[in-house]
Amino acid sequence: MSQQLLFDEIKIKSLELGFDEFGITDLENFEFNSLKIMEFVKNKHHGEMKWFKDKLEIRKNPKNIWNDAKSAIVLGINYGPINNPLKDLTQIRKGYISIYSRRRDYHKVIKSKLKELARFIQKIKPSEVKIFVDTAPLMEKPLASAAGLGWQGKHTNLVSKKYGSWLFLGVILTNIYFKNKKNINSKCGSCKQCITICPTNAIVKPYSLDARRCISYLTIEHKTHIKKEFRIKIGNRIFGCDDCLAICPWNKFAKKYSDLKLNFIKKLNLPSLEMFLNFEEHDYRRYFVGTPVRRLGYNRFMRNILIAAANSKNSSLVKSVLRYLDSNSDIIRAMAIWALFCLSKNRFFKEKSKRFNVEQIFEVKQEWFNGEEI
Ligand code: B12
Ligand code: SF4
Repeated sequence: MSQQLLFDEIKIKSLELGFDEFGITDLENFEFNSLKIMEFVKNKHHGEMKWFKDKLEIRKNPKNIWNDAKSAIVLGINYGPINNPLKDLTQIRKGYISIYSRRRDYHKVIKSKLKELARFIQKIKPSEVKIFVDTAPLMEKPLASAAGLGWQGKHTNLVSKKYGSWLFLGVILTNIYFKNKKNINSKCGSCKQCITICPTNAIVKPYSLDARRCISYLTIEHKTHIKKEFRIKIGNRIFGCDDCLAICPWNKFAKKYSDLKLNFIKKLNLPSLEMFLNFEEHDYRRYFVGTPVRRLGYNRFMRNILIAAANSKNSSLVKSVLRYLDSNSDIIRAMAIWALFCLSKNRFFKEKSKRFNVEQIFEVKQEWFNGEEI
């Protein structure tokens, strides 16, 4: 079979499986922006993501994962929302879950499709393949860009002409050689909207993100206390952030995702904060089963809910917040104090007089100092 025919057959199958974008790149001379990844780590922009630093050397080249790999087949699935999610940020009594997580875990959905595509490839051309979604030390965005799916925008995510910023990526490495490196040049021009809209100034310069400031990192990856400077800026976002993606002008051309593809879960569309405040751990587990939010764990989830509750201006939540002052978890207890401070100063001082002296944990005790600032 000619290389072109093989390429076409794989492409057709990928579309049949529900992938929206497809491209292939060879892996020759690939030292993916090595200097830039090193700069990311040198500047400590990876924050607590130790796994990023630990596998830094492997990340520099896909061949470091698998030496016999000759090409990367890169797939994209569109998850563009029906409505502009920026409007959801005004619903401050509801929790904002980022668009990618309002559905069945994309890792599982994409992995099963990649497996099927990989089996198909091996059937039509005996070969070796390995599949990847998100978690391996593989630079998926630069690979996608080299394969012609789009370009890395100034927010650092891949932007596609057809789908704007709303694309999940998946990769199949293969030992079949395809000569096909397209590398589309950036089409961001002088636009800086993603940089300007970022509530926490996490995009420190075009194409460079300080993850430690990114709300996606803070609400999903960061395991401990969230610094005061970020709490108000987090608003009602309880899992991830989409602002820099949502503002991108290329979304104008984005087609809307098909419900069938990524199993949208309606109850994850702006759920009530009050409901979550009344969740026990087993409620949390049951509610988020099969979704990315489940990987957060109850303590971090409740930390995020309490920050959103603090920002809700809804003083009727005080009663629900109070019970978290007795939580065994430091990060929950600390954010309950913060939420109480934001929602009711009277109640804050009343509780402070009872609890300040008995609190043993420094970071939590610090939260009781809030009152000193007014
Ligand atoms: C770590 C990680 C994060 C971290 C850090 C993000 C980051 N930008 O680095 C955090 C937790 C913050 C995060 C958040 C999100 N993530 Co994430 N994340 C990843 C992961 C696992 C690795 C990314 C990585 O390598 N980062 C390290 C930096 C150094 O790499 P980089 O961003 O590519 O940086 C390059 C550019 O800056 C470039 N560069 C530097 N200077 C210049 C100058 C010019 C001119 C150019 C052209 C390039 C350039 O060089 C660097 C090295 O290649 C990937 C999956 C994977 N295995 O690739 C998913 C991934 C990138 N995430 C994804 C998603 C969807 C998100 C969120 C939208 C989720 C959400 N809604 O909350 C946010 C978006 C935040 C943002 N603005 O980036 C998708 C992105 C899909 C796409 N269309 O690009 C991926 C690919 C997962 C997937 N398989 O779909 N994520
Ligand atoms: S995801 Fe949100 S916080 Fe992170 S860079 Fe984009 S706009 Fe900023």
